[in-house]
Amino acid sequence: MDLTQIANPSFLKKFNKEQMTELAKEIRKFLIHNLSTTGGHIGPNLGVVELTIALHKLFDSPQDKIIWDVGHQAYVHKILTGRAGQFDTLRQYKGLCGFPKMSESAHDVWETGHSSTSLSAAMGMAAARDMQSGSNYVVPVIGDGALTGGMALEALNHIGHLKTNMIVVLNDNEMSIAPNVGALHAVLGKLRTAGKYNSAKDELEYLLKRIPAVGGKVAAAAERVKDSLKYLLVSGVFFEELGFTYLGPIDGHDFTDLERNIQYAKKMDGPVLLHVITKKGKGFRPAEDDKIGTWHGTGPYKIETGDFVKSPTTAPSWSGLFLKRLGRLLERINVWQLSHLRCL
Ligand SMILES: Cc1ncc(C[n+]2csc(CCOP(=O)(O)OP(=O)(O)O)c2C)c(N)n1
Repeated sequence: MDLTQIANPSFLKKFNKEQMTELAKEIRKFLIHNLSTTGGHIGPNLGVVELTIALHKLFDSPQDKIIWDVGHQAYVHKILTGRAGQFDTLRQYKGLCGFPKMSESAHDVWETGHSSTSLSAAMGMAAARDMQSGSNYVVPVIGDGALTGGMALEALNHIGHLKTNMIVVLNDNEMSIAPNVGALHAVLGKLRTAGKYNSAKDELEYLLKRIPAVGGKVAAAAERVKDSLKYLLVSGVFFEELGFTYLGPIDGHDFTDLERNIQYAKKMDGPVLLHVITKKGKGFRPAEDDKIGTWHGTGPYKIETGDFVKSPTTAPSWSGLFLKRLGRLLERINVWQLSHLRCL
């Protein structure tokens, strides 16, 4: 398939699992090849290939709002929404933006760069939808790194309180730029290893339904067993306690698992959290093996060896200039000012 011929994601509606698997392979090849000359956020994008295909197959963008947090993982989304032909201009003046950009496409419904804004944006879009009695889906996609940002936690608090209809996709690759840390990371770790709470719950419900009903007491007891089961199976049902229906963990590279859970989420009322497990750098050995975030975003590289190619440009970098200027300003600060600063 010539990816540059894609105009919009509607062709995916008829794609079967084999065709999607083939498409995922081609997108990975395209990304690895193109980014080797332009540089770019290769690790995050290789990790969301299947997830992005599944989202664009099962939702109707741009009526349904897919909101990419941080936005550096939106390359696959850009390919599926008609921008593959512009990838050779990435990271160049007036070239394809490396983040969602509303002026580029109607499918880019939110502009990002800074992390942790997607849930708040989703809350606003869902509130606007509800005020207009709309029925579109709102689907923020947030990474486990971005989820630790204060603004994201504030939005979780708000969404869980209002029980707003939306499907939050948590793209958990265990990495921020470097490996993720913190208490929330530990909670996600427990959920990842706890197994499929929902399928276990469904099985228990099935068994309970087969017990002949002996009146309300048995039914009430069964409900209590079901409720306590989640505590047995998942230590600390963090998201459920916040008011979300938690679905997961879901294999983010398995179309069947993704499709089953997304379809299930679409039928539910209230906020749903899909906990999708992905592998950063999937399909490119140096990026997959990366343990410290070297392949989060890179300059040009050699595909065969994974060695970075030194940029031929002699122009100073923005961050280099910033550091130089900051250094000069600091040199001007005298000792009195420094001790005064320490008191603040
Ligand atoms: C407010 C803010 N803080 C820090 C950053 C720097 N930053 C860019 S990407 C990123 C990590 C995001 O990790 P995650 O959301 O898990 O996405 P992944 O790259 O792993 O897919 C960070 C911290 C930022 N863009 N915005």
